[in-house]
Amino acid sequence: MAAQNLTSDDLESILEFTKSLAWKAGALILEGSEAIQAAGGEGESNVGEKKNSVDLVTEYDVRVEQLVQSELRSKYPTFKFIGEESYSSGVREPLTDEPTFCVDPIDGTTNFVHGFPFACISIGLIYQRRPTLGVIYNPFLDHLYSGMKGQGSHLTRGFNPPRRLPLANPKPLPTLNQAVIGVEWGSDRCETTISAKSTSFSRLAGDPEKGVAGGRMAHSLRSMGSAALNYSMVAQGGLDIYWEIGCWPWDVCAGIVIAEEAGGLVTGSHEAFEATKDTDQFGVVTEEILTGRKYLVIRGIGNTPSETGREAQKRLIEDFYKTVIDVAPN
Ligand code: LIP
Repeated sequence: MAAQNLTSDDLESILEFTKSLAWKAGALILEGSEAIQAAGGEGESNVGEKKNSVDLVTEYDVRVEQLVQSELRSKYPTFKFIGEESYSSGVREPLTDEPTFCVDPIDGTTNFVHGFPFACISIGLIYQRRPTLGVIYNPFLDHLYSGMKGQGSHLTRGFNPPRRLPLANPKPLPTLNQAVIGVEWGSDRCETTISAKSTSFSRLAGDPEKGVAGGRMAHSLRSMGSAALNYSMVAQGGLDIYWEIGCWPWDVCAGIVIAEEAGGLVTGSHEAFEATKDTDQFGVVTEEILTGRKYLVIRGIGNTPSETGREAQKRLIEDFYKTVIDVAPN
């Protein structure tokens, strides 16, 4: 059977529907946060563990996914659905050419459990195997990010009109030394991963003149605790680069579209970058990159007389990947 065709009008109306659904899901996330914080220590009983004691899930992750899945299924019954919580409980749909929603009901579950107000719902749409549309909503700040392939991306704060991303004209970024970089500890805490990450973070932040071999002394590192919000912040222009190994397509699908539409460039592992950097596939988020669990996104960079923004993105990724250590995602 031939795959469904979506017109730009279809995509426009999916985007509007998805935005209203994100606002609705956001209300449930806030209700859940109130309940968990009000329950104090007893709230711990609502918090479960997945692969280990730092990989958390709450009843609200499941409830938000059920809400979003049932609304998407009744509006778009022929579309496929990949969701973090249904995937964890064993429902694993392979990627096809069909339109497929890719949803993280609560991205930043650790923040959600701890009352750190950086958690969001992330709803992406994969169409013809490429991230095509995305909505990310942080209900604690009432920030809604949205993007659609070829149509730009926007931030809507409260009742204010949407603002096109990035929020300011992209500045040049001469070296990693001037960058604010998003990184995450993730939930894989085995020795190989944690020491590779620690060494990478230390090289990114450390002063080479004060004993840190290979140090880039970036302006700083940030860990927001949500891949989707890291992507949104790159799109906005507040983060220059975000790199993570170990997250999943639902953590990044919506963010990829939002960041790309703001001029950002997304690549996968060291290997994927090397294989594509000098080809017309550079910056194309293929199925392999989307599902590869290794992601790097860099913001749009302004042209200078000596270098285009795209050349600068490539040069900085090259430098970044010489600095950090690749590990297998667990
Ligand atoms: C989390 C990410 C976070 C990452 C974690 C995890 P969750 O998603 O967004 O950035 O470090 O490994 O994947 O579990 O909160 O939906």
